[in-house]
Amino acid sequence: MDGKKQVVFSGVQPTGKITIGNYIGSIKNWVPMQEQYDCIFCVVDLHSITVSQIPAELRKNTFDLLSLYLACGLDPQKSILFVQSHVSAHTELAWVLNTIAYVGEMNRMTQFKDKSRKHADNINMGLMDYPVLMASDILLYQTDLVPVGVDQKQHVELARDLAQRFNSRFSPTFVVPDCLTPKVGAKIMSLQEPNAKMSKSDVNENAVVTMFDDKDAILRKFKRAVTDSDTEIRFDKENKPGVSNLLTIYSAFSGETIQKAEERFAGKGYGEFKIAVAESVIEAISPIQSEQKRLAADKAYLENILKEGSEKAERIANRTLQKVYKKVGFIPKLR
Ligand code: ATP
Ligand code: LTN
Repeated sequence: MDGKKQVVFSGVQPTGKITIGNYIGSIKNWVPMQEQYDCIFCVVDLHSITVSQIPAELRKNTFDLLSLYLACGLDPQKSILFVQSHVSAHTELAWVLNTIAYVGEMNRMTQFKDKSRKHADNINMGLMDYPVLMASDILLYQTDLVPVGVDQKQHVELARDLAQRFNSRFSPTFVVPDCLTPKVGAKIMSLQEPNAKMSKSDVNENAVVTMFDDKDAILRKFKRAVTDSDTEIRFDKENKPGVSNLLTIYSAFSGETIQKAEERFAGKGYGEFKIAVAESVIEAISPIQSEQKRLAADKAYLENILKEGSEKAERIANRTLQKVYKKVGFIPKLR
């Protein structure tokens, strides 16, 4: 990698099945970035245990997500791909950042409030500290750009605040990162409640289309998608959230603009429209699914990618961590 390119860092949690929302909002946009930037993509397993996980499932989900990254077009020759828990600097920097993050600002984080409501029996410190660990992920690599869905914007802003706070309290240490959200598809909505985000932890199966669903399931879920009592296929988020969400999904998978799609479906019925949306999704993700399956069966290959990825990541991360330790006044460890 040549050091002059801007650095991109992002990650997805290996919790449950990755949705088409995750794909459109994040992974899909990372693929072309590999040509222009120094990219680092992580499977953020440390983040995932802030909600209770079944260990065997977490292990499987981690390999499944890595193989999905590869099947979508992330290339270990071009980008650094690794698992967060393999690079201990992430938790070590998070500890230091904890001491400059205020309880008040953590308490205001929307995702913390949402997840506290959803998991009222397990409001653990990790759930509250989640955004500080995410700031650590980003800042360790001197990241310029963080491509994520719109729900993560507040967390990237915290990373910016912590970077600026540390830089001014000590001396310039961290690059202050920018958040990058896609123009179309930054927030794909639930197929059943089009005013709520499509989320992989949704208990209603029909609300979510995953990257692992078969053709029949995809067709069935789109056929049942909530629309409205009107008949017009038109993009209007406020008054027609269901139809607008379907147009967005169609546009993301077919590559056609929303305006073009509106023209294509003008005068057509909702039934026909929903089938066309489902077919655009099936056509785009079928090849990804078969490649993902093939790769997931090759554990040795995946493990090798992770080994090389974590070695490269560690070198960069430890450089930043050592700088930080020095600035806060820790004495150097003699080797
Ligand atoms: P969970 O339901 O477990 O909280 P999630 O579906 O929100 O999970 P994350 O792992 O938190 O998924 O998010 C991974 C990436 O996908 C992030 O960049 C996030 O912004 C993006 N993302 C998540 N849901 C959507 C969505 N509905 N539309 C667009 N982007 C999304
Ligand atoms: N919190 C993110 C996942 C995540 C992330 C990151 C994204 C963890 N660390 C660093 C970008 C950069 C989420 O999508 N829920």
